[in-house]
Amino acid sequence: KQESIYELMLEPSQLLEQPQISLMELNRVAQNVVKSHLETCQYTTEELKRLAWSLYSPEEVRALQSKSCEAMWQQCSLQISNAIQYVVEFAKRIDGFMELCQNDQIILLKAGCLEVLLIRMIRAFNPLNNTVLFEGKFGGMQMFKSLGCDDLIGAIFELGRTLCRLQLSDEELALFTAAVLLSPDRPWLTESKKVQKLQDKIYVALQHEIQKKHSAEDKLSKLPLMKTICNLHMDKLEFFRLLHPETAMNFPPLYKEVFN
Ligand code: CLR
Repeated sequence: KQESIYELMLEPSQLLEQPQISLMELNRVAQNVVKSHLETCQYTTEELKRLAWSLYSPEEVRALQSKSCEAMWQQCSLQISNAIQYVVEFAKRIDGFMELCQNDQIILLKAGCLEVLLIRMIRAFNPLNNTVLFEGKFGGMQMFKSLGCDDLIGAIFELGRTLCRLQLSDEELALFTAAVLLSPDRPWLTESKKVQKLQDKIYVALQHEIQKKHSAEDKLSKLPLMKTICNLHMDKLEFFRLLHPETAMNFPPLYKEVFN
């Protein structure tokens, strides 16, 4: 499957910094990771767009705020452990993860699942009004007041805003979270070389994805200027033909074929 016409315009050497990974393998890695992400991301992009309109009312926020600290922690930890189940499923579907020894699988998930969750949060975060999805509706950080961790919540919301500014696509998000999960520097890993190899491939695929996006944008942004130049060239040619018809008649055939 061809992702973008701009892929055709780039030399393979421009796409790959590490030439030992073939373009075919790169696409296979990216496809597997993106598919795994989409299958395990808990909410589809459409669902989240629809949900962004259902906000907690001030009364509902007040009700959450007047809960006991224990009850609110209970509720939050339940939501988080639900979401972690999806991260575990994501990891299991990444090619190579299940081939690691079980000890390392567990280490990687324990060390990485909250990080992945916080990156995944941007899909369920609305930077326009600073709200996040919590139990089916969107609300601001005041929802979590009864937890008594304003500094932590403040940091999480700030991270949400910062990451949203990057405007990551689902493809980039998938590869980014997979790379975080497959961090070879987690303590106590027994086969960190194997993890490193998996992460390397994912990084190259992510680089490729980012380059694809930017080269497409950069080139497309030049199109209006090119159109202006083409039109101007046609105007000048027409004018020249009026002044010097014989010379214009003897222009090279290909030039005449393209521009007459
Ligand atoms: C992250 C993306 C997942 C779905 C999901 C489920 C639970 C949400 C979490 C997201 C974002 C952060 C969240 C959490 C429930 C509670 C937590 C809103 C949207 C807030 C920040 C409170 C943290 C409390 C700490 C004391 C643990 O696909």
